[in-house]
Amino acid sequence: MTRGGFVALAGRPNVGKSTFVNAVVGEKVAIVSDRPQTTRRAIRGVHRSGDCQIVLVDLPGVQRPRDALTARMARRVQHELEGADAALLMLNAEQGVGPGDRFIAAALTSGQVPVTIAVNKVDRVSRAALMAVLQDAAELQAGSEVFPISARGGSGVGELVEHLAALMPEGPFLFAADARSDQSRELLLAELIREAIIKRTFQELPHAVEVVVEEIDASRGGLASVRALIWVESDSQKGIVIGARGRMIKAIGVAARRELQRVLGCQVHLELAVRVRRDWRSDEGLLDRLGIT
Ligand SMILES: Nc1nc2c(ncn2[C@@H]2O[C@H](COP(=O)(O)OP(=O)(O)OP(=O)(O)O)[C@@H](O)[C@H]2O)c(=O)[nH]1
Ligand SMILES: [Mg+2]
Repeated sequence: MTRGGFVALAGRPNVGKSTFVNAVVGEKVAIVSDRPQTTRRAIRGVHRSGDCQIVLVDLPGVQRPRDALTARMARRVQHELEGADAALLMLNAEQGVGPGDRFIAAALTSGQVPVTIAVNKVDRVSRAALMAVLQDAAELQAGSEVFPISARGGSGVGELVEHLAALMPEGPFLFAADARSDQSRELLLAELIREAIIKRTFQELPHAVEVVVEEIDASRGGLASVRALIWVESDSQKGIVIGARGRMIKAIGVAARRELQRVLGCQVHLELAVRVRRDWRSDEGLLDRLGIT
């Protein structure tokens, strides 16, 4: 008898949810950055061990909504948590347990889904500090287990995955046996380009950028052509993304192309254009079309 189910990841922004999903899937399905609110959509990453398939649902970090975009992200988190077979609450060992974590923990305990806690980034703290955080984490949820892990380094990840696997219900696999993610190729490539931009920009700009892949043409052997639009919200942001003498957009292109070539397994010709779309973050119709639902 096979088993399979969904594990939804809840936690504040930047605690390492996407890093964990990539580590467990064994492939980069979600982009990662040190800026909060990197993840905007639910991304399902598939892990299989023997007769058990775990579908990890990577989610946006939980934060107070500021506009239509962040309101949709918050709604998505709630929706995915309700439909999951288990919830994984991720904490940041370096920051300890704060009011934001308590808020999320309280919301999770009021639901029907079993909760497991992961304390991530243990590589960043002393043993004594870790003991204190583990104690605080245990006090969040009576009855749930707490796993210290390093999503980046890998320590503790195997034990946590084994624990999650044991929570999965009996039933058929939910994804094809060799599937890694439910994300379209266009979206994955757009996200990798956005990651290259986030890593090179500051303050509000990472939040104001969206990337849309308009075309992937892989018809010529050994070379794929990818055409993408970078949206920003103002002319000054456009100026920053392009940079003096186009230096910034060139650096973004070089970094993104490397990632795209890795995913597509061939040489990539990448064409990037920057467009101003004022207030795209408040445009409900546009957010629908972007798949941010
Ligand atoms: N030192 C250390 N850094 C980590 C670890 N896991 C994640 N990080 C870093 O933490 C930062 C945030 O990681 P993400 O995986 O993007 O965090 P997230 O929770 O998905 O963030 P949002 O999508 O914004 O909610 C990145 O710079 C990661 O490299 C870890 O185990 N140790
Ligand atoms: Mg993320």
